[in-house]
Amino acid sequence: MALAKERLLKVYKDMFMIRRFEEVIQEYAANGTIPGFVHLSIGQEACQAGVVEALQRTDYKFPDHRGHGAIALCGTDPKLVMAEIFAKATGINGGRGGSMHVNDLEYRNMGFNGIQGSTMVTCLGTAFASVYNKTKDVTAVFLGDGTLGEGACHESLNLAATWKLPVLYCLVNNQYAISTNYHDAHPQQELKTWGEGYEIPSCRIDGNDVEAVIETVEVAAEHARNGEGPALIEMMTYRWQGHFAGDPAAYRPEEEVAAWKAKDPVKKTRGDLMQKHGFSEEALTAIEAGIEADIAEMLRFSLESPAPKIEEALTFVYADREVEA
Ligand SMILES: Cc1ncc(C[n+]2csc(CCOP(=O)(O)OP(=O)(O)O)c2C)c(N)n1
Ligand SMILES: [Mg+2]
Repeated sequence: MALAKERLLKVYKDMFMIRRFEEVIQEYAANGTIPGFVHLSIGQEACQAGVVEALQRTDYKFPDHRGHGAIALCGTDPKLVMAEIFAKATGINGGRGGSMHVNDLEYRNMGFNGIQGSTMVTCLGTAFASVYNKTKDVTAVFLGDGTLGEGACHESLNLAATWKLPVLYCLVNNQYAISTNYHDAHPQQELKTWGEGYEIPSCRIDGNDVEAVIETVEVAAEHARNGEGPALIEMMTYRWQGHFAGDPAAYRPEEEVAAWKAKDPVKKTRGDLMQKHGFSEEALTAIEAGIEADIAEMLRFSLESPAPKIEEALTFVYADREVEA
């Protein structure tokens, strides 16, 4: 079932925005303005935008280390997300978190941390809370092909399946964990079989097809909301850049990179808008120019914002009250 014209246009705008957002982050990570490690999701926009589009505002979202795009689409003002990545005091977390620790509980973006697989455990908490409190909120957790090999993932899948917790395992199979291809790290040809091993309904889809992502996640979310338990969705995609911004990624054959760039999810959606819904080149270019202006404003805000004050470095680190023994 194809998406309606207006909805496809909306997700195209989302995808175009996060593509440009990430390209700006890439540029300012390369010139040393952004501190620390940055992991980009260029090429994976359909997974990021599609999953968020299929969810409700009150659903819990656990992004991963490559999750700027999903985070910027959860409802938080994207300029506060960009400022956070630039480690500025105006960032959504006061510049204390940076690229890997952006959270906003108002929109139920539960954030990430440096430990791969950790959110596979913590996501069970919000999913259990939904069951306990009898709400219909689902929990979506992003994880990669490499992370799936963490022992904690077995525990997560096992408990979610046994207790029928409303967890959507959004497995972004971008085919590499740092420099290791997933075929060299897993015996299975298709990683969805991890879910099947725990009797979790699981599927593999084209992760560059945003319509397929939205439709699949929406169906899985509906089942989870109705108490039918978790689902695992393996989304096949590719990261265009190296593992982190600055990694030359010499471990990947050039032809492989070129073949996946030819399957650009942003271009595909743009083409669908033109071919299936009659949008003109001029109309889309005008829409893109508007988004470019938004991105320029986010960048200006991020660059001009102050860094957190050095004398406040320990604020939020220690509790400011006596704790009763
Ligand atoms: C427990 C743990 N082990 C190792 C690492 C180092 N590390 C960070 S990202 C990563 C690869 C993750 O690969 P994948 O899950 O496929 O996600 P991708 O980077 O491809 O999006 C590794 C090994 C870590 N952060 N935490
Ligand atoms: Mg990967």
